Amino acid sequence: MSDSHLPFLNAAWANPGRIGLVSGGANTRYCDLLAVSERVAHYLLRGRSDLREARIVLLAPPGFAYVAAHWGIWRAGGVVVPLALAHPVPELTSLIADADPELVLVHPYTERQGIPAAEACGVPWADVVDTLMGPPGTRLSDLLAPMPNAPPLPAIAESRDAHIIYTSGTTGKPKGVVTTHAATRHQVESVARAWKITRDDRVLNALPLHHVHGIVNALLCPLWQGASVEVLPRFDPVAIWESLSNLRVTIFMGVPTMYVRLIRALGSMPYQRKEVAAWSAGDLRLTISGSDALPASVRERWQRITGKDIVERYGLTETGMVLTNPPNGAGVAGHVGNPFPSVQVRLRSDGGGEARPGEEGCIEVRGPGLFREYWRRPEETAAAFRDGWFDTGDRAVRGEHGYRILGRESVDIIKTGGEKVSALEIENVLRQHYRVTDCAVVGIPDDEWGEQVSAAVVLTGEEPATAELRQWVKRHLAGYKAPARYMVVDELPRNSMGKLLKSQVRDLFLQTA
Ligand code: MLC
Ligand code: AMP
Repeated sequence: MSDSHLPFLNAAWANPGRIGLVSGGANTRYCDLLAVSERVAHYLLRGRSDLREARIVLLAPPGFAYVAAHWGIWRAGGVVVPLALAHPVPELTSLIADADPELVLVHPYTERQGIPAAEACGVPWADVVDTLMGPPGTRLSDLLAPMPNAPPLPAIAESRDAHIIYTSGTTGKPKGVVTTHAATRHQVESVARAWKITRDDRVLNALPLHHVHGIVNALLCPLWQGASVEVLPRFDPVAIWESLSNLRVTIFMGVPTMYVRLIRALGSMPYQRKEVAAWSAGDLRLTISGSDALPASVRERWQRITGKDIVERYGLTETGMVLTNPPNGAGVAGHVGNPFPSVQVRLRSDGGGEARPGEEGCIEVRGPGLFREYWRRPEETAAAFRDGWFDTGDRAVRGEHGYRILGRESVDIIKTGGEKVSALEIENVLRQHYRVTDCAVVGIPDDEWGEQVSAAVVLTGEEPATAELRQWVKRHLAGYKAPARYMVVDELPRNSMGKLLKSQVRDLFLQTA
């Protein structure tokens, strides 16, 4: 039986024998993904006819179990809430409490933090591998066998919610970005059209699967087109070079830090392997960078090594993809090109009207791929829109080569390794340390990370080793949020009203660099 009402499955039903997923060295056909995700859907339904947008947290590493669970949740009528593997228990607990799910799906790899966090919230949990694999001794053929007495899966209207993806904002705690099935389809179709993704493509995906970059662009979009996706459990430059060298991959997508790391890893390879790897990267049909500004030097080095251009694009969790350079490599360094199909973009000038070409402004976005709301935050949702246009908080200028991103309006948003982090969230945790009386967190430009999270702190008593502060933050928040650089100061720069002057804090770090 086909769930024809779920368009993301159309390619799977049409191409049952094709390989959809490659993970852990195993090839999975679309028919196998359909069979196992149907099993997951019935497991989640437990006799009910529809999950009716119940939220299911998915805490699993990229791989077969993740994809089967994701599809299963959707096919049962649930909303997928993917959370990061990097979150420690306190952060996971607060996200699970916010999402208010009916179940947390953990994986043997995430049980250590997932189970205590689910239990702290009083939410039931299940191990996604047990769910998929059944009791010990279950054979794969049992899993793939048709389920003769299973009731039909529910019909899912496109207006229903599909995902809640958490992203950091200017207001401390991360916000859940709610996207409907219709918006997700528009995001996928837009990417597929702009980059001409077809069933003949094979995408190499080494991105985390709790962001739109990894989920929508590099997983759902190719699967929607009937292409193959090779997922790696984590980012490992050597594994990526190996996959590229097997020559079947046609598209690679990454954040700028990944390209920096790939170039570095190539440098330490034996000469012959290096040649094969660089040559195979040059053979890719498409090499995409996004989620943060791609430094011109990285693009140039990649070009020199592989002979291939990196296509830079720009997007957000709330909007999906917004701007892209042409896929044929005709883009100009430092620019992110023009709007994706069905996406409308305008620049609001500081004076309030629309910015003229060459004039700076704030990027606003409109279109059918936009999110529906911030989960249970009606005021923040309303504040994010101006006359139906979503205010990105990013500044840009438009010229003959398309848009050029100039930076963010808020100094409290930092991008590090493609991860968006809130300075306020980190400051709140630092302030809870018994020796910290005042602090300011800023992003300092960094060749590898884009920005490095850095903290100026005022301390009482003896100076603690900064390692102690770093450990403190890592106990509460994901490792990438823990400041890598610290500066102990007598007092922080403030204006006469007591407002923290973050640009001066940044200067303090830059002067000591
Ligand atoms: C890890 N560390 C970081 C960090 N990530 N430090 C600063 N910034 C980061 N982002 C720390 C770790 O805690 C660790 O410290 C040390 O660096 C080495 O960690 P690692 O394990 O080597 O790092 P790794 O896991 O390899 O992570 C690097 C990375 C990762 C680039 C692979 O950051 C990543 O996957 N980024 C992609 C994020 C992404 O998908 N963004 C898309 C958002 S959606 P210690 O002390 O523990 O040793 C979006 C919209 C759009 O932006 O347009 O796409
Ligand atoms: P996120 O909330 O994680 O989805 O991050 C979205 C933000 O990433 C945007 O608001 C931008 O600040 C940033 N971003 C994404 N792509 C680019 C890019 N190509 N250049 C500069 N910044 C980018």
